[in-house]
Amino acid sequence: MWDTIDNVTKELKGFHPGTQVEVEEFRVRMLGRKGVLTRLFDEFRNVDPAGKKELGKKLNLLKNQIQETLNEHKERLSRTETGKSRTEDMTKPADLLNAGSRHPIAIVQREILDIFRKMGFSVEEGPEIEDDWHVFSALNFAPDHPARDMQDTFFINNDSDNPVLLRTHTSSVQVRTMEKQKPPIRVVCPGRVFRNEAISARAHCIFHQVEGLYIDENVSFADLKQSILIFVREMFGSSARIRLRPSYFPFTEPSAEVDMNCNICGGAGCNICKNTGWLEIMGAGMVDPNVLKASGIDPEKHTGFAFGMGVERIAMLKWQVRDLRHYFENDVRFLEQFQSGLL
Ligand code: 2NM
Repeated sequence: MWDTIDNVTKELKGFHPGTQVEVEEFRVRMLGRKGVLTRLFDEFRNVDPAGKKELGKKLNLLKNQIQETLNEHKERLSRTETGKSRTEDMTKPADLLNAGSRHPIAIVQREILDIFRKMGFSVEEGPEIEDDWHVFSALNFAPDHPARDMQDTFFINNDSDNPVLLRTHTSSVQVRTMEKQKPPIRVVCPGRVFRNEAISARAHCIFHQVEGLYIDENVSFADLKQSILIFVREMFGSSARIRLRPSYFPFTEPSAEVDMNCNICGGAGCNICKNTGWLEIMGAGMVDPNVLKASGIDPEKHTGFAFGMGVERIAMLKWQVRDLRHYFENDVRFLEQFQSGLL
């Protein structure tokens, strides 16, 4: 019997199974009903009393050692086998890579552009670093207009008579389009704009705009109103309504602020719409003849409408984001709530 015990002890030391099947085979051979240990315990009953106590101890110890070894290998293999079987089973679907998510501003900007593309507009982009002509003068801003002040605009070089500055709106891109293209013109211009403002929940010194411009013969205020209504219904749902309030911009005449009925309280009044039932979503108007003239378009022959909206504001209304600063902080807990980057 001692010989058998020695052999089993040696075999146990050299036991290094590569699969769970080998572990199970070993268990059956050692501890199974017809296994080596079972046979040893059977023989143990007929051993003479002299060495019985010592042999009993040894047998119990061996049984425990076998059980422990089996448990260790079982645990080790269960840890590595998932990785192993992945290379073995080539038909298994791959784990999805985490591709992150698209930024909410990018999502909304793309939605806005897609809607206008469907309406026949094309997308134009232009420089963020601009000159006074394309940002102010060509857009009919008076020489002493407050927007030209250092308080409102980031200047890069204010020495010449055509200062270099960061654009405060993307209308500059539309001026460039009018300078190089003949009507009919139908463009939307997305991009970052820069204003020298204190940062708060409602304002930031960098934000995104989409501005639109349509110039042809006989473009009317009715065309403006209908185009904006179609946009708003595509963006916020077919039951959306708009209203126009008279306003003033240097580059349009007449000018209007566009409101949409509050999609949060449905008009009942809430703190988002400040109990008015209406939310301001963009500015718009008929392009001022001075602007057409400055860009080389004959205002006797052509008319046009233009509009501009803040992408952050549209995104706030779409998802009820309360603080604009979320868009710039890049906290993944905020960003992850939006559409996946794979979509
Ligand atoms: C707005 C509101 C109203 C606008 C005007 C022009 C241009 F270049 F045609 F003159 N582009 N965008 C415009 C008009 C922008 O933003 C609130």
